[in-house]
Parts: sequence; C-alpha cells; structure tokens
Amino acid sequence: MNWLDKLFERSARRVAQRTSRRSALIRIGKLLVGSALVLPVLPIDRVAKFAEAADAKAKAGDGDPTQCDYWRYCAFDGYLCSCCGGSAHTCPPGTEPSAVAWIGTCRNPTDGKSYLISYNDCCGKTACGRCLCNTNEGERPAYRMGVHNDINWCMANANSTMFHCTTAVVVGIAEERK
Ligand code: ABN
Repeated sequence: MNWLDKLFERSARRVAQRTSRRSALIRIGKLLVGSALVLPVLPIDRVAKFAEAADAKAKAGDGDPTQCDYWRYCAFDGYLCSCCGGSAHTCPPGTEPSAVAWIGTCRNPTDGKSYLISYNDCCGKTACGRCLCNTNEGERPAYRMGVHNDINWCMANANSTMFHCTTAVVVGIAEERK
C-alpha cells in the first residue's frame, strides 16, 4: 500500500470514528430538505405556464382568449398576446407592458356586467404578427385623439418603437350613466 492509500484510509477511519451512521443520515436528510426549499425559488420561467393555465381556465368559463371574438376584446386593436406566448392579461417573456393604454368598455356575457378594459401594448420585441384583431368598439377617428386607439402605446416606454402584441386587462366595473 503506498503512502496515498494509507493517508486516505487513516482519514476515512477518523471520519468513521467521529460520525455515527445516524448523524450521517441526519446530515443527508438536512441536505435534501434544504435543496427542496431552495430549488423552487430558482429563476425558472413560469410566466408562459401561468398564462397557459389562465387561458385554459378562461376557455372553460367565459370564452376563448385566443379568439378575436372573446368578450374582453370588444375595443381591441393589435395582435392578441394570447397567440404570442403571453395571455389575455400578461405580456410574453422578453416584453413589458406599455406605460400608457387605451381603455374600452366591454360587456361580459357570463354575468351581463360591463367592465373597463385596459388595452396595454407589450413592448420590447418586433411585431408578433399572429392573431390580428381589430374590433374597435367605441373608437373614433384620429382627429379626436382621446378616443382613438390606432396608436403605438409603447411610445412612453424606453423601447418605444418595439410594439409586439396587445393585452386586455380588466381594471374595473363600468358604472351606468344616470
Ligand atoms: N395599439 C396597437 C398598435 C400598435 C402600433 C400601431 C398601431 C396600433
């Protein structure tokens, strides 16, 4: 046996004498529990999965958010983010919601109530090009800018020219005019 083998044997024996099997098992157990706590918070991209789940839920309930006739899209102008890796209310990975938006009012056929919908563009990537939707309910020509929606809402963002797609976020219930 050469000196290296002897050295390893001695140190292995020392470790074995100092630590019992039980303490070794406890240490392994702690390591496993620790990694189970740490691994779920590692930066894994869960946005797309969450968006898919939200869309599947909506499909089962009040319509299909990947179709232009979905109730929230009544005043829409752009590409549906639900066809571009996002959802009706979330931007696809790598894009961010516009700081300003067009607000529409759409009726939810499930409960008969009208809701305020914020149409935020998602900015930071070139145009998605899928599921173009132009419903434009309540829109007026460009000479009335406050009620015109054919606008790149990314204009207030750092990446102002990069319009990718548009979301439709419910922001409140519309009150009836008395
Ligand atoms: N709001 C969608 C959009 C983006 C760029 C140009 C026109 C409309």
